Amino acid sequence: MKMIFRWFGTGHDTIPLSYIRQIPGVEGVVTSLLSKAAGEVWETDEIAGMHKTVTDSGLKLEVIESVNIHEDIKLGLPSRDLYIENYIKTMERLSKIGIKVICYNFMPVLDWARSNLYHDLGDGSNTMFFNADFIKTTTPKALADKYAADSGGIALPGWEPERLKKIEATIEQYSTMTQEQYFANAKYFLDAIIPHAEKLDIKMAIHPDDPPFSIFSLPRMINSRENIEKFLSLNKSRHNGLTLCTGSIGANCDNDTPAIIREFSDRIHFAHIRNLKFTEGGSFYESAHPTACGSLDMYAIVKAFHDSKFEGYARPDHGRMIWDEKGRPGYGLYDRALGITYLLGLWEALERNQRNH
Ligand SMILES: [Mn+2]
Repeated sequence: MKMIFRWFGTGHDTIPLSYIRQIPGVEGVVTSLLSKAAGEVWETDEIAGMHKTVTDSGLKLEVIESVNIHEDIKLGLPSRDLYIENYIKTMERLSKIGIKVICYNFMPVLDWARSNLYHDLGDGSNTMFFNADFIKTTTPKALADKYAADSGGIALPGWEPERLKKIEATIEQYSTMTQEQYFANAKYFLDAIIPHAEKLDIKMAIHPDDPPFSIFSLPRMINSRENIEKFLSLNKSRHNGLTLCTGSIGANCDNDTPAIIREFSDRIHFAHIRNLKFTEGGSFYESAHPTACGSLDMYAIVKAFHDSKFEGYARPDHGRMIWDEKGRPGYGLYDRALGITYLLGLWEALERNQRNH
């Protein structure tokens, strides 16, 4: 398991790379060019600049999260071919700086959704909260406006203002799309890019739907064992793989996350490892990483990776905001650094135990 840390890039993150380098066990960062709209080709000099900034700090850059998929690809519109061509160009350029994994998602319109970005946990810390009842009764526009008001001017990936303007119109375009058509659109994309991924040896790693159930009646694809199996069989290449996000898969309590990790381990190239705490009626908040703080069995999750001899990349995922830190919701320095230390502690114990038997 290669431990990395999500960093949003120069001008988009309050955490200096020099701080990230000081977290024990961290080998590198996973980043992106946040200024790039979905469908745009990433320029060679911008890619080189991003690479230089990270490697000059003594950290590796081998994973990108994300190269976003243009909505026309997900909708299956004729214009998708141009955006697929652009995607391949970006992949080719990223391979030149040694990128091994691209994390992306295929969620319609909305990349992720929460009802509250700064839910007060009563001990001076705050975290992101998903209120199932609130999401059922709000509108996408109201949610977008709430994020804009709450986020203090930080552009949240997936909720960029230029996308939000069209949000309701785009949701409307999905109203007649069946689940089968959605999978067919994904297959079209995969069959076009996976041969290039193989040639460039870039592992494509799709992120699960977050949350793993339908909101605003939108289709879902990476949200259960059955759907993951269906997606991976659309294109059987090992380069068509997964980002296994325990907090996304685990937000549906019917999902057995350790079992999913064991079953699909040879197709998991990137792991997002975090905990969450269920409240009532399908609501949850993002807790600190240890098992005792949330509802997921983190030992069983890490053991499933260890038993599967997982050699891919992993990162802690969303944490709380603690010790008065101000920053991007879910992506503070302190709680994620604590998360890494905890996860690597579990890993070391599993390694020792295995060697002693
Ligand atoms: Mn994740």
